[in-house]
Amino acid sequence: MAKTNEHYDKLQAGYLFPEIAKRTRAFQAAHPDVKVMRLGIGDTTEPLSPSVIAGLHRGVEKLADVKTYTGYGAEQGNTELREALAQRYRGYGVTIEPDEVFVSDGAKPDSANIQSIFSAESVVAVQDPAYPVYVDSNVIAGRTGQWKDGRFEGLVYMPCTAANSFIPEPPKGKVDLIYLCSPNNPTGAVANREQLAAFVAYARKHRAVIIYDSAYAAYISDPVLPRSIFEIDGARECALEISSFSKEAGFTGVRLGWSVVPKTLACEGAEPGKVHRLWNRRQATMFNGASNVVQEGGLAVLSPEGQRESAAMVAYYMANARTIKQGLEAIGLTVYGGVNAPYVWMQTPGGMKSWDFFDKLLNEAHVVGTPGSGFGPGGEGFFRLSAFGHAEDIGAAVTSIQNNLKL
Ligand code: PGU
Repeated sequence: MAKTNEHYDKLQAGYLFPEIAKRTRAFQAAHPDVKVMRLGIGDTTEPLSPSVIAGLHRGVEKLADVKTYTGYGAEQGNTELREALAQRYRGYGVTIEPDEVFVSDGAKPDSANIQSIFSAESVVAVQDPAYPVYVDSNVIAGRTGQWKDGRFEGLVYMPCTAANSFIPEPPKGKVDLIYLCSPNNPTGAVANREQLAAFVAYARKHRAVIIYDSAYAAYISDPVLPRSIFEIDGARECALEISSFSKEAGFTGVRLGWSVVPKTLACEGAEPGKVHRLWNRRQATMFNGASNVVQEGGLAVLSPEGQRESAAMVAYYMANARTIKQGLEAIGLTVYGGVNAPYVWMQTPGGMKSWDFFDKLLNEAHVVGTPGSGFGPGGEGFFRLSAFGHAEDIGAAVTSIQNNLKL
């Protein structure tokens, strides 16, 4: 008799973004003449840059010729691409060996799958609010109890509030796995060196592992802010990093990411090298590599010309972030983020519940955003607006909020 995985039953409703899409479709069906403006999901909208398009073409051309055709690729990804990524880390003053890099089809799958190499008994800590994948993947794996009073039993929530500028302190008690995301989704906060050093010190003391998501690192313009956890002394012993070409280069549909698992990383009962080995084992068994065409595109992103073009794309979205931030501040709303990150995190007016504000914003201003409570209990009373979109659409959405939202 087959039974389903009972841990799925603990999950809340649908995954956040399909749920928003569903509600938006229902609104659109009821109001067919209304133009709905979408600042909900963080999805890129601008075309790939010329050198990336050329790289992808190169990848296709190689497949057309018997002399350059390739099938299954190298286990951890295209060697040249892993070398180019290691080179990027050298630019941060960090030494990463190419064989510590694992090319993937994006940060979402890696951030969901990485938990599988750690003990089912692990106590997990997440920022609250957090990207829902960290929580849901651990719920599915059975590392939490039931959903009760707006939170999962057994999960350690690290509060991110205006009072701590949305960067938490390390947990007071002992935890095993710590998920950190900086620049942060959804709050737009960026951890500084001291804040990350406190987590590294905690992890080394407790033999915990930090799972660091740097998918938005390209959005940091302040030169003193760290772009990688490995910029912090001692992080190679206690952290791994997950990242992506999605937001840096518009690869949300193309699909390409990477993880860095240092061979020096150790944890309780695992000598240095073991975590690296297990991730290799997991990927070799359950993943057959990112597309060879797409990896050519990734190489093009990392070329000097590709980097210049990506920087222009990032600047385009960050101009949108400024439009949103300044536009909301101008009507007296309290907003955070949006400076070194493509998300603006606003406090809902009058202490409204996040989903109530979702309905209000959609009905009055025809703008879709993301309810903060979808990212955890600490997000209640907040709302996320994404800077990914065409500048004219973002401008129109902000104008509509200014003119139509009844405050
Ligand atoms: N990590 C973080 C922190 C993210 O916010 C996102 C995308 C990803 C990883 C996914 O990266 P990929 O490399 O494209 O897999 N977050 C978007 C999209 C929603 C989703 O479900 O991924 C968002 O709006 O939060």
